Amino acid sequence: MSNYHIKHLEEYYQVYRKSVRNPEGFWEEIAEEHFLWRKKWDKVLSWDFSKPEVKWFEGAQLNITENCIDRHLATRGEKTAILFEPNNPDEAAQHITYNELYKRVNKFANVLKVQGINKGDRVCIYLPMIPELAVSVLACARIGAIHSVVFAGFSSTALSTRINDSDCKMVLTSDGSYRGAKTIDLKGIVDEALESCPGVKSVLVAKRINTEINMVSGRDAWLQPLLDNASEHCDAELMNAEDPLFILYTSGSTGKPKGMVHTTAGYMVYTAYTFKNVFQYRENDVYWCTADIGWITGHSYIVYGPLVNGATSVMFEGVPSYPDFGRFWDIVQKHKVNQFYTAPTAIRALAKQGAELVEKYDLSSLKVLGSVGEPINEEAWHWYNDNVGKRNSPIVDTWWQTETGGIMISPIPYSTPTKPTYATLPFIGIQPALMDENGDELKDNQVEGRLCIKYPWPSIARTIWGNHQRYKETYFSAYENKYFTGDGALRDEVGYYRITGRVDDVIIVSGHNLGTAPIEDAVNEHPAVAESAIVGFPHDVKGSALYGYVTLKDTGESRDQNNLRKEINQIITESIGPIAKLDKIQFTSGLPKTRSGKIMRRILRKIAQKDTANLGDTSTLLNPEVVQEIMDNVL
Ligand code: 7RM
Repeated sequence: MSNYHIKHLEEYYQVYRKSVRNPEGFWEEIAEEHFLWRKKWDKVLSWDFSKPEVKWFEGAQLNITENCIDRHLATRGEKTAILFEPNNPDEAAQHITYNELYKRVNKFANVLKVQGINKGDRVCIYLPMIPELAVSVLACARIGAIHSVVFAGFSSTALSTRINDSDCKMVLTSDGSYRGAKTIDLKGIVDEALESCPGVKSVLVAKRINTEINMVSGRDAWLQPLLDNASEHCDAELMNAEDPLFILYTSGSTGKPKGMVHTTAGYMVYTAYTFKNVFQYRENDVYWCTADIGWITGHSYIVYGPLVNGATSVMFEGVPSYPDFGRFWDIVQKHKVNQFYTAPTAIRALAKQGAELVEKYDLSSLKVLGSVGEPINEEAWHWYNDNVGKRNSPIVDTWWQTETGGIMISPIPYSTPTKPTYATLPFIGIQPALMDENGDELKDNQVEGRLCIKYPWPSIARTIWGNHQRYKETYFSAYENKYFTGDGALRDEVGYYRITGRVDDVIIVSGHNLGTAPIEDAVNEHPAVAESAIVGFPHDVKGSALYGYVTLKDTGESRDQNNLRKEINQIITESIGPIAKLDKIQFTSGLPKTRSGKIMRRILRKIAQKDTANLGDTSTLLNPEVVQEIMDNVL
C-alpha cells in the first residue's frame, strides 16, 4: 500500500522523510496505485534547474479526463460530481452526476472537434462560474486542446492580450453573467477584445442571462444547438505525460502577464494527492472551494484535484454579499458542506459584517476550513476559527502559487497542530529553503529569509508560454539550482513556516528588516480597523519609514483620526516594538485589490513614495476608483 491518505502526524513525518530520501520511488508508488494510465512511464523524473527543464513520468500516456470521469462511472456514476449553486438563491441548485458530466464533456468535446479544434490548439475560455466553464475545461482536456481560462472579470484589453499571447483559435463565452444583483455583458467585452485578435476564428456562446446580444456571422454561434446535435461519446485523446494541459496567466511585477504552462501527468498526480490529504476528503463528503475557476485555485481545487478523487465539488456562481453577507453560510448549511476553502480577503469582508450573520446558520457539517491567496492575518484567523469553525474545524492555511500548480506548504488537518498565521509544514515531497541576502541557505530554525524550493515536485509549471528565457530569469536565476518563489518566509523553532509576503514587501527601517504582515496584524487588532496595508517610503534618517493605509469598520461612530492614529501605533509598540510604528497613517474607504483579492501593495507603495507618474495598468483592479481617492488624500 502506498501512502495516499495520511492520517496522523507521525505518518506525515515518516512519509515526508521517504518522499525526500527517494522522491522518484515515492512518486512512482503514488502514481502506480491511484490513476488510470494508458501506458506507464519509462522514467519517473529528469530535471535540470539550470536549463531549466523538468519532466515527470516521461513516456507515460494518459488522458486526465478518463481519470476525472470515466473511471468513476462504474462505482460513482450517480454520485454528484459538480454541485452548481446559482447566483440567485431562489434558482434550484444543479446536481451534475458523474454520468451526466461524462455526457456533457463528451458532447462538448465533439463540438470543439467539429469546429476544427485539434490536439495542441489553444482555446480561450472566458466564462462565468456556470457548469459550462468546468465542462469546457474538461472538454478541451478530452481532445488535447490547451485551455487558457481568463477570469471573466478581466477587461477586454486584458482579455485580448492573453488571447494573442498564446494564439488562441477559439473563444468560449456566454451572453452575460450574473454578479449579485448586477448582470455583466460578457459577450460585449469579448466583441471588443476580438477587434484586436485576428487569430480567433470562432466564438461559441452559452446562454445564461438571456439578453439580446450581437452575433457576428461566420464567427459566432450559440453553443446549445451544437451540443444538442453532438454525440455523447468522444474517445479521449492519448496524451503524453509532458503534453501541455493548460496555460494560465499570472501577472508579474513588471511586463505583460506570464502564461504559465502546466503539463498533464505530474499536475494530475500532485493536485489529486494534495487534495486528498490537505482536505482529508472522504467518500460522500461535500467539498466547496469559493474561488473562481479563472484562477489556479479553481483549476486545481474545484476541477481537477476533486474530480480525480471522485469527489463532490461545489461550484458557486455568485458573490459572498448577495443577497446578503450570510450567503456563504446559507450554502454551507443547505448543501452540508464538509470542507470549505476561501481567501483571507473574503474572511475579512465577512468579519467586518459581524458574527450575527454566521450564527443564523447550522455549520455543524464543517470539518476542515481552508485559506489561500494571501497571508491570513491573526485577527482574521481567529475570527474564522471561532465563528465559522467554532474551534472545532482545523484551519489549513495553504501556501502555493499559480506556478506551483498545487499546495506546497500546509497543515494536514487532524494531524498537524495549527498555529495562527502559519502555513506550518511543507507538504509531502516539498523541499523548501530559506535564503539570506548573500544567497546562502539558512539551515537553522528561527530564521527569516527568501523562500525557495530545492527539488522539483510533479506539478511545477514547465515554462512561460513563448518565453522560456523569462521563465528562467524569473524563477531560476536569483539562486543557483533553486526555484525562487518571490515570497519571504520565516521558520519558527519547530520548523513551521510563516509566509511574510512578497519579498518586495520587506521594508528596512533603520536597518531593521520588517515584514509587513506582522505589523498589519497589530494594526488590525484595533477594534475600529477593518483592513490595513503597510508599505515603505523613503526617509532621510531611517532609510525607509512605514506608511499605513487603513480602512475602518462601518460602526456608525466617527472617531477622531488623530486619536485613532495614536491608538494604532500604541498597539504596534506593544506587539512588535516602537521600531515598527507607522510614520503616516492614511484612512481610506478601500484598498486596491486584484480581482483575486490580493492587496496591490505595489500601487500603494508608489503613491506613498509620490511616484504616481508610473502607476502601471490599474484597469485590471477590482476597484480602480479607490486609487484616485487614495492619491487625492495622500499624506
Ligand atoms: C494560490 C495562489 C501566489 C502568491 C504567493 C503568495 C500569496 C498564496 C498564501 C500566500 C501567504 C498563503 N496563487 N499566497 N497563498 N501568502 N499565505 N497561504 O494564490 O499565483 O495567485 O498567488 O499568493 O505571495 O506567491 S497565485
